[in-house]
Amino acid sequence: MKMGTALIYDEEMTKYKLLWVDPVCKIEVPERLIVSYEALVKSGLADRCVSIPVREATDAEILLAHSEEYLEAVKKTPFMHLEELMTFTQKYGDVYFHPNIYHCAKLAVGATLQLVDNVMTGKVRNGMALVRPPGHHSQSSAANGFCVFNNVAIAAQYAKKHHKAKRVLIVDWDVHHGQGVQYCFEDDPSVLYFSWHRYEHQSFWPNLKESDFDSVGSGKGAGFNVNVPWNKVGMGNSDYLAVFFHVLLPVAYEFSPDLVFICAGFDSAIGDPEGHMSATPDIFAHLTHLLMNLADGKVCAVLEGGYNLTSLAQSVCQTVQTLLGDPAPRPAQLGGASAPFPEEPSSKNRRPAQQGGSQGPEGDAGGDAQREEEKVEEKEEEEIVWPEPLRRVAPSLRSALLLPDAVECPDGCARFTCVRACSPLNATVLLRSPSPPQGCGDTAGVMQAVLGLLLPLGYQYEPGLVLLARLPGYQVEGGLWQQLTCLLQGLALGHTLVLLQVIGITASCLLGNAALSLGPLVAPGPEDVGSFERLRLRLQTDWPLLQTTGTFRD
Ligand code: X5A
Ligand code: ZN
Repeated sequence: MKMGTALIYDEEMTKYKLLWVDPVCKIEVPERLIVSYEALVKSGLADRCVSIPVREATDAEILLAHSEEYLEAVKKTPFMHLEELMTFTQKYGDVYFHPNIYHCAKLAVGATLQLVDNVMTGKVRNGMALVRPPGHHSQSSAANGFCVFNNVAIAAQYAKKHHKAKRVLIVDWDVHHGQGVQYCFEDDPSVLYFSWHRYEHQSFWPNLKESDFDSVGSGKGAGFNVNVPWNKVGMGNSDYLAVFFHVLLPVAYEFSPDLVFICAGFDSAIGDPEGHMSATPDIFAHLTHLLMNLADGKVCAVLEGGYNLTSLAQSVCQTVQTLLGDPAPRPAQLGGASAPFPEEPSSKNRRPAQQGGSQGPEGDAGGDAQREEEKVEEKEEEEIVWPEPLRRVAPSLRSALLLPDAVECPDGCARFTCVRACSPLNATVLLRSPSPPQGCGDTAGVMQAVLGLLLPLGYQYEPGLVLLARLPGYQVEGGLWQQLTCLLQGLALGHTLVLLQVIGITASCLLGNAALSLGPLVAPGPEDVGSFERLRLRLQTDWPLLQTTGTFRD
């Protein structure tokens, strides 16, 4: 099996823009895609990806998530004049049309489907589609929130239909609620939709009651919709990680998807004029890493929002570099939530000046008062600075093994007599002779402890080295061991030292392959749950990332 990372992009999707004055829509600019792609090229990441051409989605594919009436209506937009486009636009919320947007929307869906095809057939391990228009707000019969067709919702249906995916996980880390995705899979237990979003007790767009935490799905789909509404702005790296450790990942591992989509909106990153959050671009390396051992590594990231061009480009690079398998950077800013940055801000991250301004016929929409307001807002945004993410290096040597003479070296590993001389990313020391395998029982209970205790502790502690020992008498089951080995490589820049008696399944994880899926998990036993919870309660005062219900900041 070939194991690369797909990158799907076409310049054509930069070829539409807002043609009139609309303060709500002016942030959705072609430059979003241009700067994202250029950053990938400049950093050398684009070259390391398998580049796959886009295609137009067919009518039948679009109809997987949209009504015929709506598709027929959108089909007419390429022939509309400015006035007609403006009138058509007014039927929907916070969106604009352009004579070329229908073409781009078909390419955005098609790009996403190309990604699914390549991931599901094993031509690549994972990948990212850089698309415009975004998708997660669009609904069966409505454009909404800059979205025309629901790229990810269509792709999830397509994966079920054409690739026999039984369970699909959609992780929406965009700062807005992807209500279009929620509506599409409301009563469908085969698609688990997770979204966190700025909410502020329904005062933030799209101002929906159904974006709250109590919308969990309906009928057979009850329990398969997970909303995490943020009731204040300024959420930071530790808030995002805590939600992953304590909410998303336990649910995702229990669900055991065959395929993972990321609605990869980066308006949840610092500096974004919509999100007003504080999480830094490097957090996306960790969020990506934490999803990469689900579904045997089949992760499809699809661009949604992201309106600060600097923060957007940096975040896209962090995501793609992690998909490529490079070790994640040291997780930073985990002290407490929403704290101001202690570091000297770098001036490199000043938000670029607003591009061009609005084009086309300038009716006096808004007047002076509004313009003044915009000026104030822009000024506030400009002052937000953050340290540029450190350059991440791909290790020249990933895995070194210290083996007893009689043991054969596994495929893909190089045998070295002296570890010190070659400074590998990680190392394995094989001890004595193999012992017979022994299970330690409850997979679900161990996973709960790994996600809910071990990872939060590890992230907060920030070790310089992870030492893993798989010793006789205390053997965890193989799949679990792989998950543990893979997940812990998010720490200490991936520096891992493993002590083993059998090399078998571990080498693959150290070489950067995904851990095998554990299959759907059942509930852990009440004793495990009890002791887990007692331990968590004892530790949480010293380790903020362990805080969950009751003590979690509201
Ligand atoms: C894809 C996305 C945001 C729409 C905001 C409208 N849409 N106020 O981020
Ligand atoms: Zn968004």
